Amino acid sequence: MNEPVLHRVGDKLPLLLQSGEHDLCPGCGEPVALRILLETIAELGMAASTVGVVGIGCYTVFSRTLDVDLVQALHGRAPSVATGVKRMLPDKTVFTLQGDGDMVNEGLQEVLHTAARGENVTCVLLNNGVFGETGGHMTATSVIGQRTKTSLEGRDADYHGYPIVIGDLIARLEGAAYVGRGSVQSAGAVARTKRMMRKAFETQRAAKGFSLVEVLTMCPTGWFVPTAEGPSYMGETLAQVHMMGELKAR
Ligand SMILES: Cc1ncc(C[n+]2csc(CCOP(=O)(O)OP(=O)(O)O)c2C)c(N)n1
Ligand code: SF4
Ligand SMILES: [Mg+2]
Repeated sequence: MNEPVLHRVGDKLPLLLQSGEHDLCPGCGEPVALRILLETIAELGMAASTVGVVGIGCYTVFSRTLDVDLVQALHGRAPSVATGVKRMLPDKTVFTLQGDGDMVNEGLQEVLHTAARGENVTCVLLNNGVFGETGGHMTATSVIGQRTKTSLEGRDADYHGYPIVIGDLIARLEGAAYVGRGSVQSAGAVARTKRMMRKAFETQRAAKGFSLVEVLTMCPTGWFVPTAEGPSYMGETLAQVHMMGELKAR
């Protein structure tokens, strides 16, 4: 009898990733988000005409292994760098890859002004509600009650203020043409998020204006939860405030 053929997802590299090796934590959602981003770029046949602008966070390690032209931005500045790249090279498809600390703390003004100006670029936000790379500190998107390294008793509205629900904020701006918020907590969520990425890039290719895809990603290390509990913890916390769905499509 033939042995069943077992496939591990790690053996199936997306076309635009040169190595499956990385040092992100087990259960991290960022590699999944990156995979569907790369698959989308490949499926749209635009690998050679795409420029990515990468922020600073755990996902930045992938800069070494992506087979796409990349520019490394300073923390939070990716939307402004992307603006410059797109204005100089309007035929390129330009995206940013940023975390919530990068986009919503360090660089909030960058993304808001880029969206308000209606720059024809696509921002991809990996939102895990913590500064993952530097140890799991609270960010502007951490939700009330969320334990982080700097809010061990849970985020307290009286003391820390309320989270910024960035996708909704950007959707209110006239210059934003497409805003979607998905996650990678389940196979269905991954499929829906991938469709959002395709729509965002199609929005840019139709020159309709700014697009944002926010992806809620698991960070079991920063959340102090067992690896396997990452998806359910996300569903009970971040996903209750940063509600998934298409927030704007023009
Ligand atoms: C100007 C500046 N401030 C702070 C840092 C330190 N720093 C590097 S990564 C990081 C956390 C990034 O968090 P986030 O953007 O949420 O990405 P994640 O690691 O969670 O994916 C910080 C604060 C830096 N590199 N530059
Ligand atoms: S700290 Fe969090 S975001 Fe960073 S690699 Fe680990 S699980 Fe992923
Ligand atoms: Mg983060």
